[in-house]
Amino acid sequence: MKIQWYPGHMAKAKRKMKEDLPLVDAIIEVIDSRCPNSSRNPEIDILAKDKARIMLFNKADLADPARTKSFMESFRKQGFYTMEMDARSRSSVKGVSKLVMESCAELLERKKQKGILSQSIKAMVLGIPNVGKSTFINAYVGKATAKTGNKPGVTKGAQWIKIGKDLQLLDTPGITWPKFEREIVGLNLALIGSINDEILPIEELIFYLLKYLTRYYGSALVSRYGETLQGKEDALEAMDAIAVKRACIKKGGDIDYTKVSRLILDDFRSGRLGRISLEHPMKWEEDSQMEV
Ligand SMILES: Nc1nc2c(ncn2[C@@H]2O[C@H](COP(=O)(O)OP(=O)(O)OP(=O)(O)O)[C@@H](O)[C@H]2O)c(=O)[nH]1
Ligand SMILES: [Mg+2]
Repeated sequence: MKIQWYPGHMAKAKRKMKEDLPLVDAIIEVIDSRCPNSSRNPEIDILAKDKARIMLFNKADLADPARTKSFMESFRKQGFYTMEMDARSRSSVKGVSKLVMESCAELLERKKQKGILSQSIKAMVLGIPNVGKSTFINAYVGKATAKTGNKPGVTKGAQWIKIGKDLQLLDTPGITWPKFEREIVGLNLALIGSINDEILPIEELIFYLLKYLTRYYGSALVSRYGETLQGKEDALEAMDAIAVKRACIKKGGDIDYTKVSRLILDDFRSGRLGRISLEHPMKWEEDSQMEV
């Protein structure tokens, strides 16, 4: 199942991003902690080669904490300044200033040697749609400056926002990229709500999610949907059992797969299934070969 979403307004946003890049010292990449690999735009690495790089692991409240730690460590080793957060909480985002200053320390030192005394930093906030960029900026500024919403594509244009006297942030519209190199990337982005829900084959998507959950998070299924899920290794059997349990049955007695799929997707996205990550730090290669 191939999922792809790269509407015209994103191509336009990318052009704007390229234009704005020379203006900034640092890139703050907001990613979704539930799937750090899938929620990183691979094009950013090429475009932002010589910038300080900060990676904010957002929605950490919904992700598997041990996996988040492990992912952060591995990105740190690659030169990123990382931090986990729940962008809805002010206290959670307050460490960002320190991180930005650390990441730009060398740059500020170079400026100082050239006689430039200003310590002012400009950073671009980037990320895929619905990952929480605007929510983060609002919590950081301490007021609702940027528009937010629980669907992809809320921010339409780039906007500069001043934080204190030394930092300016550029909020940008979420962008995906023209081709997801692995099928699993499209699936994960669809599951976390970064792709327009209207184009999704929801039953197939949830079939994949159940395949993944029965492999890694069987106990989450049992605690949410009851003992009948115990030991279920087959995704379709699990789906049927959940449908029966939650009365997702059509008039003639057939299972209502659309209804049960919506219910499971809602439970996953809202965290009612527990803290679940869609990627395993050590098994990314293996999982991304999973047949869907
Ligand atoms: N649970 C949880 N929800 C979050 C977090 N951060 C943001 N959200 C929610 O995610 C949704 C999307 O947030 P936005 O800030 O609009 O996302 P965005 O990245 O600006 O999206 P676009 O402008 O569409 O690219 C909103 O419903 C937020 O409340 C978080 O850390 N945890
Ligand atoms: Mg936004």
